[in-house]
Amino acid sequence: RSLLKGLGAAPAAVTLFSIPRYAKAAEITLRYGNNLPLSHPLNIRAKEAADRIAKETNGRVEMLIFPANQLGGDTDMLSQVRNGALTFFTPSALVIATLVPVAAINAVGFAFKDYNQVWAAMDGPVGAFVRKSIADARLHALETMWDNGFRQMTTSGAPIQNAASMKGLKIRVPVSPISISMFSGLGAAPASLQFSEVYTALQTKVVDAQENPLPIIQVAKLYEVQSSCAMTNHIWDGYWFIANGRQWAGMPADIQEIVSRAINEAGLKQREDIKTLNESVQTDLKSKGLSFNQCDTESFRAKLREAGFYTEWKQKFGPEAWGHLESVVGTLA
Ligand code: X2X
Repeated sequence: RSLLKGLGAAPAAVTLFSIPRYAKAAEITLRYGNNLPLSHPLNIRAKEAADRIAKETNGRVEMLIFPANQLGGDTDMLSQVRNGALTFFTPSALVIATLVPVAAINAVGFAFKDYNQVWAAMDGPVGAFVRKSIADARLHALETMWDNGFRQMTTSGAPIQNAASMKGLKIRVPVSPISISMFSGLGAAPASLQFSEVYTALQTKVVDAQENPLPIIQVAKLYEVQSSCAMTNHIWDGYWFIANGRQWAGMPADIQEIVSRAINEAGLKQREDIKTLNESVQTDLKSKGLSFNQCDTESFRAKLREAGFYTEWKQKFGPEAWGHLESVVGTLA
């Protein structure tokens, strides 16, 4: 059902205007779906990668992009990339963890101090370990993870000041077991919703709060339905660029190389975009009416330790994955 919707008018518009014409029709069509508005750097850089792939293959390969949940929400797209209806999908680490549990390792609360640690881990031993596990699920993960960002908490109710503010808070989290665990540990009442449902859920007060990186709050206009934002940096989140295993393996080696180079290099640029955006996004969101407050994050960590969050997830991820993470960020539990 949702797949048919995606093949309708809106996606066609994207293709018509975005793909230059080549002498021959494409021999290979790659279908890529994601959950973000077109204005997010992920879509801007993915479009550049698509143009580059067409150019470098002389039009033999085309990559069609289905942005903004046109083919359904995250859970739908994850099954589409598994069954081959999609060639590519970019699930957040939080979301692919419903299939590959260890992929949530970067989402251990307050694990990363800064981006140096993030990329040291994800371009290093943690990322390599996760990619291997993704391959075990018969999906191919490209090397370069794309940036979502450090997640912050917003609410339409009283500003979130410290762990005590979380008590009973109805907060939307992605479809992600570690997010439910973390927010339950903090004393909140988390609800898992796909991103496609977030704006409406906030607008209709099905939930009062949500958590996302600032660029997402900006492009998805969540500031229209939220009043304050606490700078918690509680999780770093990124997108894995994954391919259907069979389709990937079936591509000629020279095409694989062109496609992975185009996508990986676009991913590095996308990281830079988010970095630049992070310098101005707060000012922009303030001008749109979202207020900001600092937050006693130490009280969050203490509450999580007390709730046994770190001990539980250390055990769930296992000593090897946990050891890779701690080799970069230091002792967590
Ligand atoms: O669903 C979200 O909150 C988002 C957009 O950050 C993810 O893709 C996990």
